[in-house]
Amino acid sequence: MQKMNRRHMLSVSAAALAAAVPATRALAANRSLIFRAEPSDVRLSGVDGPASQMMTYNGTFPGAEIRLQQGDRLDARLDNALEEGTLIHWHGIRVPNAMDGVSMLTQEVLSPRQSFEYRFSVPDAGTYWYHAHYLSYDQVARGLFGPLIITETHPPDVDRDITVQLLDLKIDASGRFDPDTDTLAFTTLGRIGNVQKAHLSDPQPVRIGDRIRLRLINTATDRIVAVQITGMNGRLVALDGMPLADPRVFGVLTLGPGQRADVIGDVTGEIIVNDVREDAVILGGLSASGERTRRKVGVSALPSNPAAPFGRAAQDVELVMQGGAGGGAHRGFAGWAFNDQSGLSGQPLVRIERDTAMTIRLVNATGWPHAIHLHGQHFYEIGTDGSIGDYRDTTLLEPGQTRIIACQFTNRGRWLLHCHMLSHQADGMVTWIDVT
Ligand SMILES: [Cu+2]
Repeated sequence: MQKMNRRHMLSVSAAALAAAVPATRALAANRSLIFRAEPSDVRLSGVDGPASQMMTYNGTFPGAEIRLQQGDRLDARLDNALEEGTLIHWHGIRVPNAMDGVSMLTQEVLSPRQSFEYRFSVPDAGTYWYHAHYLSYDQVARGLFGPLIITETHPPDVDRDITVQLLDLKIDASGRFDPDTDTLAFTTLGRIGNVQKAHLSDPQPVRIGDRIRLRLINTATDRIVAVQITGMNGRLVALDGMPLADPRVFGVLTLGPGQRADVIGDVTGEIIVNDVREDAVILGGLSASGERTRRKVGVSALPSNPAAPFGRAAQDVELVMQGGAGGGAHRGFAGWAFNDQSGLSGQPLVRIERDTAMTIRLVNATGWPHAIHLHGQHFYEIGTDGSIGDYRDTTLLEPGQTRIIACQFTNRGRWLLHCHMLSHQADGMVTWIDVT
């Protein structure tokens, strides 16, 4: 289990602050990128308050958007200027296992003042993100994350392409970021903030009639958001980076932590992004000014990504989520367990040969929701009638829910399978699959 007591306050020297280099908004392809993980004083936009002590990549919160084209190589050096270990995970990207950034499983944690080179190509177009994967419930909350956008070789015809990061910030009475995670959070809903925001990569006003693409990323450590967007007739075109064969009318879409969605549509008025999961909360938006002739053609499907042929499942595995507040007993040592096991064990959940398929029956036997994320490959959600559903890397299960997922394992290595509600992961909800 990872440490979860309140950490000491970070001491940030004036010199360290002066050295913080502002990063460009979008970093281009095929250039060597540097991610300097460092303590930074950041004034949080939209929050009335003094600067907060955060952790950033190159001084910006959230981290700079990385934009590559499908098939490009990412070449990035992580410099650890923190006073603790860190690693980067490239969420949703089919990377070689050694590039996956998972401590104890794929690489040693990077100590302070060490550097590590991440190098891989990006086979799938879509909306992805990168984030710290060490003490992630804390490091992601403090700002170590950013969008990773892989553009199509032939991108769809849109006037604007805007990344919308859904933020959930915990702010204290003085208006500063509150780093404390209260102990009860780990076994309930997780670390839930009190300021929710939609952080837009391009806040310029839109014109009525513009066709826009919104790339939604739920970057919250634990909060589930039900996104509703007014001011456009949106079509859902991708989930977790992967194009849908048939675009769907975008009504309300629930996104668990780590999940993404791409929406394309024509602007009909001011764009407002809301969270309607509980009381409706306005997260942000874009004002509308001016007008253009609307396109006569509707929104079509995005070009598909190369998908592995799906064979007959060679194995069926069950993964039972246990524990949490009010939950039944289990044999794990922490607040949560998978199949009576808490935390990362030396033994995988299952071993499977490469290029074979497996179904996993996910059983949420707890009173809390969970967003289960598989590293290294996407999986299909299987409907209750056995139909093959969406192709995702993270699947959300409400309390008491069961869902079968099916995966063709094409990527050799040790792949983490965990709850992406990062407070749950920190308190035991993690296992791994060995693809040989
Ligand atoms: Cu969970």
